[in-house]
Amino acid sequence: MTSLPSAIADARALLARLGVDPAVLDGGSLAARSPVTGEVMARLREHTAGEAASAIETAHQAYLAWRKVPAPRRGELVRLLGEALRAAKTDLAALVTQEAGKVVSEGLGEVQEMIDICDYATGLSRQLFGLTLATERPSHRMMETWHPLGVVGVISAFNFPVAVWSWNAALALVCGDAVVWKPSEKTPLTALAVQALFEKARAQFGPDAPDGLSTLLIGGRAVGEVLVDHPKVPLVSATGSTAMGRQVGPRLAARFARALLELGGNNAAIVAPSADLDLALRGVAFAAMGTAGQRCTTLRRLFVHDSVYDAFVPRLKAAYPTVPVGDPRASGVLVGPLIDKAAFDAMQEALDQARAAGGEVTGGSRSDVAGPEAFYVAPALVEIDHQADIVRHETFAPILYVMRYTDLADAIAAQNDVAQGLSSSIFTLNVREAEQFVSTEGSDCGIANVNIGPSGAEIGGAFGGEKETGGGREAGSDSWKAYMRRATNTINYGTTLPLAQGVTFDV
Ligand code: UN1
Repeated sequence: MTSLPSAIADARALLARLGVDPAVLDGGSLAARSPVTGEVMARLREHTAGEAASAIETAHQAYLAWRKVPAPRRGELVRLLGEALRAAKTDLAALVTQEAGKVVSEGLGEVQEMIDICDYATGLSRQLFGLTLATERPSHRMMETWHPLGVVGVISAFNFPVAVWSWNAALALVCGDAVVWKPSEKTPLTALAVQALFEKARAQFGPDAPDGLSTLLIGGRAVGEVLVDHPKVPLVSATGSTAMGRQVGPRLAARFARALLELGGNNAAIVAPSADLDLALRGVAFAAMGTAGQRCTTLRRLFVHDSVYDAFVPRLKAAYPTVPVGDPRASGVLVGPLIDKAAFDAMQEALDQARAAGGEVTGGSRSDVAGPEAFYVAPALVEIDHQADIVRHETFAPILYVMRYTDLADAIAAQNDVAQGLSSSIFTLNVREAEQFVSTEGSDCGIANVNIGPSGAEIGGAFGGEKETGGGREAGSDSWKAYMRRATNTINYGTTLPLAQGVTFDV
């Protein structure tokens, strides 16, 4: 029993408004739960492995047709998808809140991120350019061209249940690829809604966007494996845990397919002596507690200089219990629920380990917001004097480990001394420290920020990280190149055949 208003009727009304057929919501084996109330909102039928394989074959046929559509015209489909998302923004955001537990502004932010990438990809559809290169041979021209790749598999996680699909799909579609999406089993309803919006945009676009151009596979590991192993899927973009990536990466490598991996993070920030402490406080609070600590980019480790530790850390600790935890649908709430019981158990286990390693824990206890099936928790701050094993481990929950440092080089070394390499930041007003942090000898992460926290990246930059984070880059900059294949073309418009490197071969 939940003590909050039920999520079921609202979620079903939202799904209907977003264009999802109510007939698909009952009778299946996959329970779609709301972390807000713990209720089961729907039971979906899961695709079989055979159905997944045939969806991939259909997607491959769609790709063969779609690759011939000029890229700026392909961009028009993505523009229409962006328009559909704009029109549905509040409904889809509310569904994200119901299914992933994000607070209202973060649900809206997630859909805004989808709109942003659609706008970006629409512009990009006229900029998929290659270079003309200097050739050593007379009367020759050398150039490179970029071609569509094929079917792109997208495996996404619960914490960004729709935005991560859009980062991949918007780019893949303008690049001339087809998309097959396996969302997290924890968030299938938002995926159904996005699929319905895509089909709406496709119908508006007209018949040159073929059937099966972007499809959805509902299910767990079995359908994910079909996507990973299918010879007609040249690229799989997978977001989730490092454990998942360890399985997916080698399987793709074994068939020479491309992997774009966005795996675990263990993001750090440094608060230096010159830091603007008010700004640092806000940056740290959002990055560590926002999304209930369930972003890949969540701030998990904080290194505070000895000289400002006593001015900063007590203020931060005092801010922790003031952050409103509760029903994410309610205005003013900043921290919603954890996704499920397993997340709550993992958090408690991590806090026990931190205590055993000498950590002093503030917060972290469960609060009864909606009864036994929903897992709300006070964010935790742990003061600890070293990077114990648990500090090196990513626990997908709001736990911030706080440590002291005296020398910046040591703090940077400690920051880099973990297996993950996603995001990082420094709070400093000292230009030398800032530049050192973003230099070759600074942070080893895919994202390194100054005077903002490590989370909340915008789509214009390439998103992703190094080491166990997996090395993939999505969204902006030149990430589109991952979704295309490059051909180098050498064209001889002369009457002789000069060979490269001066080789002679006269017959
Ligand atoms: C993730 O947590 O999976 O930088 C992605 C951010 C978001 C993306 C996070 N724009 O926090």
